[in-house]
Amino acid sequence: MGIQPLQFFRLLADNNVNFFTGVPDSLLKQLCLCIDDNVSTDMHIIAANEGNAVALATGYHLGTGKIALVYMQNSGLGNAINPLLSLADPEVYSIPMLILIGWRGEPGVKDEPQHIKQGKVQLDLMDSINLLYDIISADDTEWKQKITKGIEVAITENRPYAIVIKKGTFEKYDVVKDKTETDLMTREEALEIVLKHIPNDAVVVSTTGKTSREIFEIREKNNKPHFKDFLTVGSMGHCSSIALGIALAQPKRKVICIDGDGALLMHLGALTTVGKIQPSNFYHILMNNYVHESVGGQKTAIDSIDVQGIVNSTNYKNIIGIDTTDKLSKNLADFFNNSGPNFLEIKLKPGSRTDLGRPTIKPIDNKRNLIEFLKKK
Ligand SMILES: Cc1ncc(C[n+]2csc(CCOP(=O)(O)OP(=O)(O)O)c2C)c(N)n1
Repeated sequence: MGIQPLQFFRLLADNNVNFFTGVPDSLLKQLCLCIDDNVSTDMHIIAANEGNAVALATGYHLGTGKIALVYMQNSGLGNAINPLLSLADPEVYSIPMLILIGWRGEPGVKDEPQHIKQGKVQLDLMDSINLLYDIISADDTEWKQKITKGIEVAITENRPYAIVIKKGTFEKYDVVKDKTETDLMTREEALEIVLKHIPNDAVVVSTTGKTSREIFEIREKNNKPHFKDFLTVGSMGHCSSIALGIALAQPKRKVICIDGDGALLMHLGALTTVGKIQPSNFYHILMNNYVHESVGGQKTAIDSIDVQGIVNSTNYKNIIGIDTTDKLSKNLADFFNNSGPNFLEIKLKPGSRTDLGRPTIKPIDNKRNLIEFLKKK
């Protein structure tokens, strides 16, 4: 038996923790859904990246004197380290906050290659930055004491305090709110069409999460090779910069970046570099399902911004939005023929297959095969 998310949430509320911010993680999915269900939208902020969440929690403390809860997957600790060390640290502004960190790649627990290194160094990393922590697991009989102790230490010592959450800690949370249905296509349907139209010698750089997993499976299903695809299994938000690097190195080859809305927003600044450099062989496709679908379907901020307007202001050349399979099939050839940098937003409904697999080729082999492909003119 794991911890009931609602019990966990109530314990936080009893301890006067009412403000929540973070970037979702599959290990924290149930708690995240519970927070979303029980808190007004201005008290639960899904941040663009984990560093933003630490900064938001800092501002909340400055404005209220209270502590916030920050949550993240351990892969987001890298994004958070700068504001943890140069803002919230006791040697700088000394800001109290409680941080929940989902422990992917915990030694001895099976996980994907991109989580192994982070999981292995997780505790040493926190020790080395002097971030105090406790660890909680499903069978933990002392989890309540650990949370109250964490809150107390954060408040009395004015410092961030972390709780590392092991896999399987939370029980399922039954979402109360309705889900609205739409006629939009799924990401997998759209990817199938996109991959069919990609020019033969083009390279694909795809984003973190289920997008890359679906691309891998679509290639398998269609008996297509994987060596033209770089699956950015980790490093969320950086696939467009990887693609830009290839595009600059190989100006004659078309480079197709397949991004996600959460990932695009996480490092939105990358667009400005593309816009400034103007690589004519750069094709940026946003799979916009409006949520962090890969880790539980929590909303991103994309529905409240004009994403094409933002891209336009960074000087991409051709920018289009598409919301049906017909239009997608009709427009892709032109999209890839026009000189870039070009941007295509595909509007999608959230959702994916429950039996979606994971890439069976190791990242290191993916890299080697891609390099061989890129060597060919
Ligand atoms: C720095 C970092 N933070 C969080 C995660 C966990 N994570 C993996 S995929 C994902 C969601 C990505 O959302 P989006 O780009 O919208 O793609 P979708 O899952 O909806 O296809 C998240 C938050 C991560 N891998 N790296």
